[in-house]
Amino acid sequence: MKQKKIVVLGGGISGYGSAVLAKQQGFDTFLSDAGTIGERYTKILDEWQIPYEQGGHTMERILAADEVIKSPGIPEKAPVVKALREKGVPIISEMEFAYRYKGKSKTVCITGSNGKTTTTSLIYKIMRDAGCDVGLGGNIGESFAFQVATAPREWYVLELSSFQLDGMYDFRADVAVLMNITPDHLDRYDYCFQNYVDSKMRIMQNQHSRSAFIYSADDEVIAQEIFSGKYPMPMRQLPFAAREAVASGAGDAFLLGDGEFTARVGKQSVRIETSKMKIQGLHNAYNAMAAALATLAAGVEPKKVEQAIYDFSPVEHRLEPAGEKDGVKWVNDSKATNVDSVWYALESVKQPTIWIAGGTDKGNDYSPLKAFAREKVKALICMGLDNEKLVREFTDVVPEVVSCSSLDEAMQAAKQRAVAGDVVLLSPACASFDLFKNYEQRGELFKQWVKEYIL
Ligand code: UMA
Ligand code: ADP
Repeated sequence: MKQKKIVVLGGGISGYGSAVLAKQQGFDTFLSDAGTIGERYTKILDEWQIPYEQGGHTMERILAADEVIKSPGIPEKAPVVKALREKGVPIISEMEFAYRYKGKSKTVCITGSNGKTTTTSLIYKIMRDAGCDVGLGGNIGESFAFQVATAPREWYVLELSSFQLDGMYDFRADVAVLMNITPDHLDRYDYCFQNYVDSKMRIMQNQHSRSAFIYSADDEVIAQEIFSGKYPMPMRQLPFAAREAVASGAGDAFLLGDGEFTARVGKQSVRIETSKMKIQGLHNAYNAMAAALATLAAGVEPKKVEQAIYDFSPVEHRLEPAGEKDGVKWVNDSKATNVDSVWYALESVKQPTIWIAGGTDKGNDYSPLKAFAREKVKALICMGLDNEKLVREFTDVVPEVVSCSSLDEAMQAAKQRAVAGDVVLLSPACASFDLFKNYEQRGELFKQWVKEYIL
């Protein structure tokens, strides 16, 4: 029989893992990358004797594939993808491919516009602390495919971006978590919000009566989709909410006004006092409720769920405390690259705030932030190459708007204005690419500056 030809597009973390799994499964495997492949990955490809190319795609060889595994960073509009679509070659994602070979292992899959990494990390911690044999993958951690090939686990906790979901067809999440849906990445979805919504809703595709679906009942977009009747819903539904309780026979979670939530799945339940958690703010209460439901659904003992939730510290660059001096708190929320995540950051601060924002604007609508800005922000420090839009939007909203074009300038401006009782919050609402390599570097430099000049 002819050996099935698999071509892997992209030689990053997603691609190298897929190539190793394809090779291990005995396929005729070839990896192609239009740019440069990192040394860490070429070494592994060589070890596994997987042929690859970099610096361009050889179309003839790629179009001869029986199936293509595409890395999530490669957009539909890339010429290589267009050519494959024209020829009708099936294109799947690493998640779909690895799913076929994961055997009896189970998955907890988390998606949403915001809160994915925090909730995924929390679920992973709860399961690991409880002694489960669990791996972390998807949008964070090690490649899922590489783990399936080399170190299989009983459970995988997978953070899924919409780009990964787009290439998933038969994949079924045993436990699916949908945090929220707000506009993001619209450039990859023909600037059509519904296309992005459809992509996120794929998280529950193929679920059956033994699967669990955890979702925010407060999120209007999700609620509308669920009640549209578009989707079969045979799975156990486990909604979480802070606004209005939505009871479900299978279980649910609800945040009470006095800062306490209960989460129940079947007969198992937990009770958490949110003020005792190390992660603060309404958004983190949502994240913790989702994580509690997911891990109870996965069969973790309630006491262990509670303990791990109280133990969990903020993930780096997500409302991460960067230090406190002379009564001023410095907070690094560099990962807040869209308006919704900043909304939750401003919601969670209790003190007068010096807010550092700006960068590459993704077509933001800042109006949802104005009420909190009016109430809490004493100065907005704009940090970007082009601050015009932010300055215009907030000039009559907050007492002072300062325009800066470097991190050092912005930090000096914040330092000059901060007095005891204030918080200086880096929560940009924008991508970082004008002044920094990525959001991680922006957050690192912020923390470094605080260490050097403040603490
Ligand atoms: N490339 C081509 N042809 C093209 C275009 C690109 O070969 O036409 C090549 C590039 O040269 C590059 C490779 O494709 O070497 C990159 O692939 P990739 O961008 O998919 O990068 P990976 O390193 O494989 O990482 C991807 C995810 N990246 C993106 O979705 C942009 C990682 O998410 C994910 O962790 C990883 O797969 C494992 O599944 C990162 C991310 O930024 C963290 N995600 C976005 C986000 O969180 O907002 C969605
Ligand atoms: P993602 O992986 O989806 O980008 P993160 O957990 O990394 O999510 O958080 C990204 C940003 O969104 C951070 O600024 C964080 O404070 C904020 N955030 C975290 N959880 C939520 C949530 N449930 N809703 C809205 N914003 C959130």
